[in-house]
Amino acid sequence: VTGELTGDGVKVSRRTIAGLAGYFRDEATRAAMDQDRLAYRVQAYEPKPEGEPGAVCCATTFLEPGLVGDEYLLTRGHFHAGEDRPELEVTISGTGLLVLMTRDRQTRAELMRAGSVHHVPPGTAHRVANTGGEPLVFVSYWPSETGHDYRTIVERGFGARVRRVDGVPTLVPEPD
Ligand code: S6P
Ligand code: ZN
Repeated sequence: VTGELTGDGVKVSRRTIAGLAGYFRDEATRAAMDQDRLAYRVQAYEPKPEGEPGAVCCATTFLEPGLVGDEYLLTRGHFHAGEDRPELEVTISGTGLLVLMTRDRQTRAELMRAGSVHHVPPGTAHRVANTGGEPLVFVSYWPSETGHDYRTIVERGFGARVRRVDGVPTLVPEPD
């Protein structure tokens, strides 16, 4: 009901504003913020080590609300290293946008709200932005043989950013 995962094998990680260096359009504003401020935490249950087949992994992400300049707090985002590995996102609470980008940088977004279910097709980078005033909580499911490619996003980013334009969350195209 809350998304909280507990029990043996659940691993918890935290990502602060410091851990999002380079991810926002306005890096100077990010650098001036409290570096210890929590951006999101993840509770993950991975029955098999990453890259090994034979299980479905799941993780709950608790993404805080807030802005860095005019850009909503976000997860780093990644491609799956296995190009044919999909993912499912199930929203527990809060509101946001799931940003999806193909390898040729076509970028679109789906509205996340309590109960919404989203399929991330194979070969699609995914990132979530919290556009609401409360934590955005969602559960992700992916096959255990999936590896994670963060480097492509670090180097080239997404084709669009979720920004506050005239008070409204808007997917704004971003130059490569
Ligand atoms: C894993 C899945 C999620 C993310 C989490 C944090 O395949 O997509 O569990 O790991 O939402 O995002 P990121 O991009 O920092 O790993
Ligand atoms: Zn993923």
